[in-house]
Amino acid sequence: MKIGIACYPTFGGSGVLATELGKALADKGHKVHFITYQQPVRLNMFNANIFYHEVRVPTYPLFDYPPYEVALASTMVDAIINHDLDLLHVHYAIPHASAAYMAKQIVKSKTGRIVPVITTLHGTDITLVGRDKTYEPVVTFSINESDTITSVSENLKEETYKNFAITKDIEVITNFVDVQRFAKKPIDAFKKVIAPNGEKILLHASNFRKVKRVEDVIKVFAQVSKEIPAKLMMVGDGPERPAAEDLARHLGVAGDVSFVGKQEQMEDIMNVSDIFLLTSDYESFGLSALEAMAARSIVISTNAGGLPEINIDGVTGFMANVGDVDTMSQQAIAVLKDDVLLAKMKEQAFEQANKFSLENIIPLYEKMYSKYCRMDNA
Ligand code: GMT
Repeated sequence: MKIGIACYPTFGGSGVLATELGKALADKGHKVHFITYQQPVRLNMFNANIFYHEVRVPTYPLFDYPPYEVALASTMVDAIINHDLDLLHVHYAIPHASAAYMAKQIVKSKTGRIVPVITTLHGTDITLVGRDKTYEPVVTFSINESDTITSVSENLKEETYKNFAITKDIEVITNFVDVQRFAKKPIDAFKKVIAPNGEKILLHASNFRKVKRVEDVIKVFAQVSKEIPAKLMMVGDGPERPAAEDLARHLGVAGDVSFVGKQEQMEDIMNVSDIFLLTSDYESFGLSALEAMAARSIVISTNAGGLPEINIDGVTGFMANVGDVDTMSQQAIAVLKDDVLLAKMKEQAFEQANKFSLENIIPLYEKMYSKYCRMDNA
């Protein structure tokens, strides 16, 4: 099929998931057209089945706010008509769902064709940003106008029905991971650079937004490092990074914490990690935790949102209430002191990741798309 994908091209979970989905579909022979304002970060290879349409937003002295959504809808129209796309799959409702609605109407008036729109809800488009009164009417309308709505967890589905007047069914298709890619052998030399004396390695990766509570990661690490020789890698960047760096200094652990910024080779980094820490206020799913599990890292997370759907307490890692850094620290210390338990839980985390493998989840998307397969493409 010929599939248009609109997403954020940045390091955010929705963009990463959408890009990995497009790559997997292209590997299976579908023609995938990415429609974004920048090359998606994980689209770092050539594939003859992948096409990229850049949304250009011309500036003009009158515009304090250049109309991105209009430029996006126009680019969608061009891609649909010029490449005869079968459907549009948009990731993160704002502004992709409303732009897709607009594009659909324009294509219909120009060609008479009705192009199906699938909207995948990812998280903060529902739980944070989308609920804001400024956006809510447009978000509700454009979700309801989508031909198919999917959400990445049961929890997000419930949140969507709770917060918006949605009149249609929402299908849950979870995040997935390319297990082969993440389950590599750890690179010893890399491990030695991070933990030269065989210290245990804790890891956090995110876009350092408030919802991630990155200061809690530092607080947990400060308690752990009092008991166990350990290092912490902080991967990513965002508004809360300066506060986290300050806190590491104030707690006297800055020497054992590396803030390495945004990184692309997450599989190499996750492979050397013993514990992945995810202290978020909310996660609809927690894609980064799943990727860490595929790399055989256990996960210590909060029990917020959809996290209990992937992290099984006492099996693949541990969970605690949001903000309960003492419990998370105790959990980490206990497992890091017990190498047999740590090794067993790492294997269990890996097994759990396999349930969400690309091989298991991509066919669910294909099945959903097949409803919209045109006779000439069948
Ligand atoms: O918060 C992020 O990391 C980015 C955000 C996004 O939408 O770009 O991620 C959300 O989508 C991911 C992919 O579906 C989920 O795995 C994340 O849990 C979710 N983040 C939140 O709900 C906070």
